[in-house]
Amino acid sequence: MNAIRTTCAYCGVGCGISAVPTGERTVAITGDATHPANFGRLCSKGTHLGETVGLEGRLLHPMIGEERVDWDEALNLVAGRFAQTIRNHGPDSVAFYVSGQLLTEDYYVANKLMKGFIGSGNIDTNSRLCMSSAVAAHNRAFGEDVVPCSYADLEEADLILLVGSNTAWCHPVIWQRIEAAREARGAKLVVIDPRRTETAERADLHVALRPDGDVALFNGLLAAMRDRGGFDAAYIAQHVDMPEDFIASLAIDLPGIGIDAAAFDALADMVAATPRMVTLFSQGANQSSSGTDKGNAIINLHLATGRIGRAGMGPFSITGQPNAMGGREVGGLANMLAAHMGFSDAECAAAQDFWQSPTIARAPGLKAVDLFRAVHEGKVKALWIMATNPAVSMPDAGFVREALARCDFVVASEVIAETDSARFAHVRLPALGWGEKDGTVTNSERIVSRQRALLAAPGDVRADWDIVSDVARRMGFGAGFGYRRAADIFREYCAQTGFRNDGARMLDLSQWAGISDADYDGWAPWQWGGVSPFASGRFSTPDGRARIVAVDAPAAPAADPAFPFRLNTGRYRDQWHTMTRTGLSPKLSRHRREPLVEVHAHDAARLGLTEGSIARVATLQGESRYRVSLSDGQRPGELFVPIHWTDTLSSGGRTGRLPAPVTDPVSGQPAFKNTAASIEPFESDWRGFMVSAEPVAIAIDCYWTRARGEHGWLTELVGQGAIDIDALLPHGQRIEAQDGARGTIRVAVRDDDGRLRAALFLTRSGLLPSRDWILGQLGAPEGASGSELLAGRSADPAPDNGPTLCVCFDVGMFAITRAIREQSLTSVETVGAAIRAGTNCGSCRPAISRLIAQTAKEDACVNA
Ligand SMILES: Nc1nc2c(c(=O)[nH]1)N[C@H]1C(S)=C(S)[C@@H](COP(=O)(O)OP(=O)(O)OC[C@H]3O[C@@H](n4cnc5c(=O)[nH]c(N)nc54)[C@H](O)[C@@H]3O)O[C@H]1N2
Ligand SMILES: Nc1nc2c(c(=O)[nH]1)N[C@H]1C(S)=C(S)[C@@H](COP(=O)(O)OP(=O)(O)OC[C@H]3O[C@@H](n4cnc5c(=O)[nH]c(N)nc54)[C@H](O)[C@@H]3O)O[C@H]1N2
Ligand code: SF4
Ligand SMILES: [Mo]
Repeated sequence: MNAIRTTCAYCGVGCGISAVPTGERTVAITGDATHPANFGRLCSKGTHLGETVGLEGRLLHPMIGEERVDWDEALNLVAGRFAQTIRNHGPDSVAFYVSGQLLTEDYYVANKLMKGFIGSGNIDTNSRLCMSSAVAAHNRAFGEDVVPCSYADLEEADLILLVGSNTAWCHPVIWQRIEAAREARGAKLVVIDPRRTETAERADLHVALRPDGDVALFNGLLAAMRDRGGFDAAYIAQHVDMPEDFIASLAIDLPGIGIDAAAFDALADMVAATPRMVTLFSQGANQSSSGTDKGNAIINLHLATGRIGRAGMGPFSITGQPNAMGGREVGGLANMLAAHMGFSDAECAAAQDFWQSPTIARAPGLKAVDLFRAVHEGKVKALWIMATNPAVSMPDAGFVREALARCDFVVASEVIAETDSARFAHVRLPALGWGEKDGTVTNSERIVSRQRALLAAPGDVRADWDIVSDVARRMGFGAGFGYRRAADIFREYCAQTGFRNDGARMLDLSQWAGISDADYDGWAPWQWGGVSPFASGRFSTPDGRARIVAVDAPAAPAADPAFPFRLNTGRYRDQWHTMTRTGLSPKLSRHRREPLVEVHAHDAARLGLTEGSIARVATLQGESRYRVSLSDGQRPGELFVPIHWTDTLSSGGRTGRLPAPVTDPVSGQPAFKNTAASIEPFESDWRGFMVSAEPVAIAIDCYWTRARGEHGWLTELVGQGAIDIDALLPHGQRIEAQDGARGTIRVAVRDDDGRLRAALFLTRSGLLPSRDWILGQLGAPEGASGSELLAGRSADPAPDNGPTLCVCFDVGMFAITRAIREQSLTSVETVGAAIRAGTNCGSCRPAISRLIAQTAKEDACVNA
């Protein structure tokens, strides 16, 4: 079969993929060597996409409650309830909450229906939680939401500042391009992050600032540049609008930044000495109560020094989701109308004339946090959620669940049947997923690429744009929604970007308004705005000048003795958001099997928290439980937890419960990374784990988390008091061993063929076997002996390879350290040559590099 070119399902790097279907539900994935975003590279998540295209857990039919229905019945109900609610309570009583994981065509149709035909601004997207501060900063500075850089700038820079970005884990292919460029031209890398991440470990300088110290830091850098004569007076005079007292107002406030003078001076020296500088920023900047100001502080530094619009220079906001950019472009944020237009009278008229619509939204709608508040208050009575899981991913998610539970009518368009959010839906609509859907996405550098169908649509599923259009027709808006295929929508969207544009907006795709179906199908990646949109020095403001926006550092949060820690939340390398897809991959599940709370050793000692124990983390909003990981990469007084675990996968790691619904005053983006919190030991007297062929429902109150294995599931368990083993274990032939002194119980359950179906290991004070061997015995036809199963290891054990770092070649951490020691390996390359680790997707290369350094350090100590 011929390879089909498409783009990755996951992050905003937007890597091209070359996919070959190998069966009904299987595909072979490689990087597309011709795609300009990745030139053939892929990270661990992209590489293992093939493990997630099966039908496990899929929503395959429209459902009303628990009843399977046909499309007519489901869509008549949706259209009827929305129309009725609008008739009785007005257009603002309904809302859509959509996602950067929709295609541009899906997004365009949803936006058109809400803003042009229903006539409300109430469509917001999970990009509110992700990009909206960067959007607001761009609009303030440039007059339009235009990203000024391209990935090539990272390769042409001499200095790269990463602000609040764990690039090695979250944008791994950008990271690989940065690493290659550092090697090629010796570019210096600075990481600005309160935590020492794997990204920070690889930096020339790690600036471990205090949470939300960024505005103070960039204002301080501006002051330092002023003092060193680093402002570009000619550039400012020609292209920048700068407040009169801006220069004089700048000062260096070290306590506000939270670093010492030596660290600040080291950074200021690098910045002053290196004009070719790119500042790349993501969630450590955006997800903050000062997120928009952070964006503008960064942009201010680039404008004042003229470091923008030239090769290797610029402020570069990178996007999270595969189509965060496409959503911004069509106008999927509640505060934008369409195609980079706002709500002026002229823009409203332009959109309405273009759509030939009966009405038009005249004002911005509710932003995500306000939207769910309005649902909770009963003001929004019908809500349609598409391609996002707000019951997990919104701040104060407990409140969001209450809002969903109270809402008169909730619709969810999903690919997965049982998500934490879909459980609240009255109607579930099955949508095409990655590999089935067909349309366009825009990546972080404005490249529009195609996602193409590789697999036939399973069950009754339909494209998101098709579902929305059908509902629009049933609401009586037939004329506006007669699309037959995605290309029809793309042509219309391209035409809209040019309609009454007259050069006012850089987003202008009107050259593609007449593209043929065949050319759309053959579409090659194309970048709007060009490599450097501001090369001419002209910006999208009325006078063409960029704006320096004076911003003040936020005050430090008031101390709260009940919640003395600052809680930071973020991502793991191999999991994607709420794990509805990556959680299905055994390989991706290996890197981090449980949600950890990272805490500094001094704090842990003070509070009686030990490595591997369970802790309860609480905020004013709620509490969650995590496995403790001591980390000197964590600043004292600060905690880090991952965002991925849901109620489907754990009893307590659901982080969405914790963050306060505090938002940036300009963008409305939640401040996910800085919430007052407390931490304490979770009292327990037993711990253990279970492997099972089927996922097991855990009905007792304990800590549990579940991870995917090759042939089943691994469930970790920690709790107190009695435990009803019979309730946990499936039926079958049981063998058992007990050790009263240590309070250890070991049980294995086999089926009639002798295959292992489940095994349980619990102990009060003893040791537990390693998880991998016994997990590997599930479903094995030539079963291990009973005594081996109860021991949890083979009679002839292979060396323990430790937690998997390289998921591509399945190489564990201990195996890598052994190779480093035994073969005296000193570089990531030689490790790769010796044991292959790190030679495919490259996502584990930072971890290998860290192991080399750590091993050298340990050996030096031993030898000293
Ligand atoms: N593996 C993986 N990759 C992903 C995703 C995923 O779920 N998994 N999701 C994608 C999406 S949608 C997004 S938005 C991106 C996010 O990509 P990133 O923004 O890189 O990811 P995060 O882990 O959310 O946060 C980045 C860093 O911000 C730091 N930080 C916290 N507070 C501050 C602060 O006050 N100042 C500074 N300077 N830094 C701070 C955190 O310590 C953290 O290391 O990743 C995308 N890629
Ligand atoms: N505490 C904390 N919370 C956060 C963040 C943080 O850093 N800290 N980050 C925030 C950010 S940046 C983001 S982007 C959000 C992400 O949060 P969510 O958007 O809630 O996370 P996902 O798990 O990606 O949810 C996507 C859903 O859409 C479904 N889906 C996938 N493809 C399709 C499709 O083609 N069509 C349809 N209809 N459904 C589909 C998936 O099964 C899944 O249920 O989380 C935010 N929440
Ligand atoms: S960096 Fe990884 S997750 Fe992101 S688009 Fe590329 S392959 Fe996909
Ligand atoms: Mo995101």
